[in-house]
Order: sequence, then structure tokens, then C-alpha cells
Amino acid sequence: MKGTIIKTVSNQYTVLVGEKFYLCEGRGKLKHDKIKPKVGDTVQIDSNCRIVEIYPRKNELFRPAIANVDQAYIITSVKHPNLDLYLLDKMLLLIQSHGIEPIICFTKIDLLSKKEKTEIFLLKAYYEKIGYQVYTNEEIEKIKKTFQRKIGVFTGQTGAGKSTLLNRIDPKLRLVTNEISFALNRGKNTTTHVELLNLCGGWIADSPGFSDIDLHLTKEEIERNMVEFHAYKSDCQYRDCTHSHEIDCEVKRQVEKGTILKSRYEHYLKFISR
Ligand SMILES: Nc1nc2c(ncn2[C@@H]2O[C@H](COP(=O)(O)OP(=O)(O)OP(=O)(O)O)[C@@H](O)[C@H]2O)c(=O)[nH]1
Ligand SMILES: [Mg+2]
Ligand SMILES: [Zn+2]
Repeated sequence: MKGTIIKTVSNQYTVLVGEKFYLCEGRGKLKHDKIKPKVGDTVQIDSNCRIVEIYPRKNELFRPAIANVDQAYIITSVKHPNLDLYLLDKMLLLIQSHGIEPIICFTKIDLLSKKEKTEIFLLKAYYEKIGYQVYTNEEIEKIKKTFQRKIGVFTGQTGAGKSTLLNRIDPKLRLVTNEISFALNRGKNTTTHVELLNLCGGWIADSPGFSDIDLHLTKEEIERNMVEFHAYKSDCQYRDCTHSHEIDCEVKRQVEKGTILKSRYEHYLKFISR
């Protein structure tokens, strides 16, 4: 039978075949194969509920471990944990480079002062201007609409509010969220597994948070994924301009003019110099 893995907990996989769920073991026949099944995988299972084949993946992420998703929601808290634009920009690059559409969601807007809120809305407008979908946790209805007919994953820092936001979208979910470890500021993971949930006409996965993530991209890939550079780089003096040490660089001019957000440019320099 052919189905989709919707949940993994250690070595047990929940596979959805039509409308039935099967609790399956890892791989029988192909046990020694190096590929580990992931949530989102299309798999073949045998009559003993063993996964015997994993079909080729359209795309995959490593953290969280998930395959075949259309979009990844970068859940970014504006406070507790504090807004981390470096991590946000890094995740945008990573997700895009895997051929997945990133969607930004700012959470904990309620913890901001009026002035801080204005700053967040300016940032939101910038990311929108360069082509991203950006929502705040106050825009539940808009977020719901993005789920339709899509497979997605909520990802982001530990304690950013991924599970809380999913619970707000559908209170019936009752996902565990952590008050205690958060109050003690321990940065402990509350969500410990990846699971696809059938929500608002789509499938959305909650996933465990992290504090940081590796950017395993080449300098060229990093440059190519800085979407707002595209409009200007043909005006750089050198065709292979890296927009760093070069003198006659249009991207740098746009940073000075304020058309390109300074923090984005600074993060770019950090990414390519690692
Ligand atoms: N004030 C405020 N608190 C929030 C909001 N969203 C989440 N929180 C709190 O932040 C803490 C962490 O929320 P979770 O939803 O467990 O965070 P998570 O991203 O799922 O964390 P992990 O599963 O560990 O990765 C909890 O104490 C929530 O109550 C929000 O919009 N406003
Ligand atoms: Mg969680
Ligand atoms: Zn340049």
C-alpha cells in the first residue's frame, strides 16, 4: 500500500493510506539503506506494516526533518525570545534554497510597546516589499487561508510560539505548549516530534524548535537567494560582484540609500564570510 508519513516518534511512523492510519515500523527489507523515512514521505508499506520503500522526494528539510512540503512558516517571536533577524534571514535563505516557499509569522506582538510595534510593522512592510508573505499572530484568518491545499511546516526558535499559534488556529488541537520551562528561561524543547495535522483544508506540521541552524550554502547560493539584490546587481561594475569589497557596487549604494535594509545586507556579509 502507498501512503504518506504524517508522524514520527523515535522509530515508529504513522502512515496515512486513504483515510486510514497505520502505525508502522522503520524499514523492513531496506533496513540498511541510509535514507531515514521522514514526515511527508510518500512510502510503500507491506502487510506487516513495515515501510519497504520511500518514493523520491520533491524537496526536504533537515531541521525540522520533513519532506515534500510546499511552504515553511518561519515563526519569529518579537520578544521572549527576542527578535532575531539574523536567524530569520538565515532561515529564509535555507528554505528557499530547498525550493520551498518561506512564510514569515511574527509572534508575541502583544508584548510590544506602541513604538516597538511600529518598528515591527516597518520590518513587515520591508519583507513584504521584497516579495515575502508576512503575517503577525494577530492575523489568524489570513494565516488559515494560506493552508488551503498546501503542505506546510511551522519552524523556528524554541519558545517562539509555534504550538501556541497552531492552537489558536484550531483550539481542538490542544498541542502542548510550555509555560514552565519558558518562565525559567531554559530554552527547553516542548514539542519533541514532527507531526502533520489536517488543518483548514491543508496539512501543517508542528515541529521541535532550535536555537540556531547551520547554513550549508555556497557563496553563490547565498547571493542568489538575497532576493532584493536582483533588481540592482546588473548595475554593479563587475559581473561577478560579491557586493562586499568591490568599489563600484550598486547593491552597496542601495544599502546606503536605505532601499535595501541594512540588517539584511550585514547578515549577507556574515553569511558569505563564514
Ligand atoms: N504573550 C505571548 N506569549 C506567547 C505567544 N505565543 C506563545 N507564547 C508563550 O510562549 C511560550 C512558548 O510557546 P510554545 O507555543 O510552546 O513555543 P514553541 O515554539 O512551540 O516551542 P517548542 O515546541 O519548544 O519549539 C509559552 O509560554 C506561550 O504561552 C504570544 O503570541 N504572546
Ligand atoms: Mg512547540
Ligand atoms: Zn555589487
